[in-house]
Amino acid sequence: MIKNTLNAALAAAVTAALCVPASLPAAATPFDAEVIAVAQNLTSGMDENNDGVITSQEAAIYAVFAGISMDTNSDGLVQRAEFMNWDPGFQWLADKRGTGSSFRQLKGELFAHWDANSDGAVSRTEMVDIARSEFALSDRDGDLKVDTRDLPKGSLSIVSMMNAV
Ligand SMILES: [Ca+2]
Ligand SMILES: [Ca+2]
Ligand SMILES: [Ca+2]
Repeated sequence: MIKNTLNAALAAAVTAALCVPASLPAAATPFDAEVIAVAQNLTSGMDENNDGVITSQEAAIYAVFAGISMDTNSDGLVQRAEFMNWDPGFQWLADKRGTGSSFRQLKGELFAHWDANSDGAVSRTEMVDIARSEFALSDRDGDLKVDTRDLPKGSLSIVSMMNAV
C-alpha cells in the first residue's frame, strides 16, 4: 500500500518528465522553480567537494550526516517524530502552499519505507541502504557518479517529496 503510493508518485513524475517534448522550454518540467530550488539545495548539500557530481561515497556520507542531524536525542536512531521534524525545505514550502497536512502524510509513508525492518526507527544502516539504493537508480550508466541535477530523477524519496509539495 505504502509502496504503491510511493511507486505511483515516482511513476507519475517519470511519465510527466518523459512526456515533455524536447522542443519545449526548460520551464515545462513537472515541477515549478521553487520546488526545484529546494531539491537542488538538498542535492548540492550532498556534493561535498562541490564539483557538480555526487559520488556513491558522497551520497552515503550525506546519509550518515543527515541521520546524525535528525537524531536529536542522540540515541543513534531516527525515531518517527525526529524524522517528521526534519525538513530540507519541502515541508516549509508545503505549509506555505496549504498542502502541509498531505505532505506530512507522505513523510509518514516515507519514514515507514526507510524503516526497512519496521522496528519504529531508522538506523544508520537503513539510512545508508536507502541512500545507496536510490543513488543506484539515479546512476543510469553505472559509473558511480550522478550529476546533482539528475539525482532526484532516481530518488524515490526526493521525487515523492517534490510531488507532494
Ligand atoms: Ca562531488
Ligand atoms: Ca533518535
Ligand atoms: Ca528500523
